[in-house]
Amino acid sequence: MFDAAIRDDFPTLSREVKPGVPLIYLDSAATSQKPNAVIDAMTDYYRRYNSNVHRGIHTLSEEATAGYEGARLKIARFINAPSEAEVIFTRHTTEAINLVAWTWGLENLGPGAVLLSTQMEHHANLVPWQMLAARTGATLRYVPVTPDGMLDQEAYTRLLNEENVRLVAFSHMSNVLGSIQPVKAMVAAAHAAGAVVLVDGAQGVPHLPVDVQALDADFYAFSAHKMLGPTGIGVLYGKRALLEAMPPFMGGGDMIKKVTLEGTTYNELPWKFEAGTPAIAEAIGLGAAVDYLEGLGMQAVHAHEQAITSYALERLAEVPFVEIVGPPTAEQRGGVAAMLVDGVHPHDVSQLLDGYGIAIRAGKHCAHPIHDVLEIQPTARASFYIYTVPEEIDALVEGLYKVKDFFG
Ligand code: 7TS
Repeated sequence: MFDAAIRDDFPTLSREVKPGVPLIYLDSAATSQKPNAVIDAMTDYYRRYNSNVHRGIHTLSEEATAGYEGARLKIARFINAPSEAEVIFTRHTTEAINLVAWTWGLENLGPGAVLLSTQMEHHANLVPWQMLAARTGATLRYVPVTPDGMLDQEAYTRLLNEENVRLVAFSHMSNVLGSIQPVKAMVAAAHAAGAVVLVDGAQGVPHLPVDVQALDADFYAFSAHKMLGPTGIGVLYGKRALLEAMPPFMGGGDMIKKVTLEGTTYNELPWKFEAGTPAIAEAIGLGAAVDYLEGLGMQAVHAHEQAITSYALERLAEVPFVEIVGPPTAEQRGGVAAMLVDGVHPHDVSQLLDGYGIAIRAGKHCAHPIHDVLEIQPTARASFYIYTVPEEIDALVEGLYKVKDFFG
């Protein structure tokens, strides 16, 4: 595990939720806290070189452009993309997935084509496909989930063999069950069946070493705000040949090469997909987040999470009125523990824990269907990151006993 001194880098972690009640932040799957390095990089841009990118031939604009494009290069290296031209800035994972749906999807799908998503997806990797299926006449099918919260690989193989699958979309790690999918094998199987693959990496990149070339995913989407970076920026990685063939997503400034009243030719990758003034400070902040994570090493990040998740699973298993959904061991999962607290609604759990300074998330976590499929109630979800320490898990367990006492 990381030394607890890492927490000194995160200003929010030393605050009190109310006088005398220190914050215990167990909601990093929703959004992570930000280190000083990220906050400073963003304020430095606003204080020193705030300017638009790609436009002005003046010092500030050149510095802003270098910051923005430098961040793209850092991200490309971080995920081992062959080229930074394949790294497109979006607003978040949601927009990255919608970009693929409304460009690649509209061009390549129609009646008779099958889109394959899964029962465990976040709505961001589900609703766009429902909308796209309705628009194109394609059929949407779902890979089922096993009772312990993994994707059913036999059913996946069967669906790939039996259906005219053109696109497979699944998440690297579930934000409810915490289960980590065998991405590489699933991508290879989809390719063998002639399908294109999009991986929702919103819970992947923050927690695991990700090498998009090794995984061989065609598209890989993630959000900065879950990996120590700011809100308002996300990334779509896509293979060059696919991106080249796709029409633009939005039209406007920066995405063009030449515009006349008769028509427009489009900019090169990646700018073809980045219409309008981008999130400049946010890109710079994300670049600083990548530096920070690389400083720790993603293997070490993953090891820390496995250790803290093992500890949490162990401690929570001792609590007789709490059940954890998802795979039983930490090896198959990331730092998420969604809890069913016997006889207490998760909103009440969350509200009472907040009184002890403990921040968790309650509900269905923007993944309603998996709750219906597994026939489970909404959950109280604790989630962990690089700054989570065992004492916080102990406080959670203690808090849960107080919650149970309160509700008799
Ligand atoms: N995919 C997964 C697997 C996610 O966990 C999330 C956000 C998203 C997509 C969407 O990310 P966004 O940045 O585009 O909003 N998950 C959560 C969560 O678990 N609690 O709050 C947000």
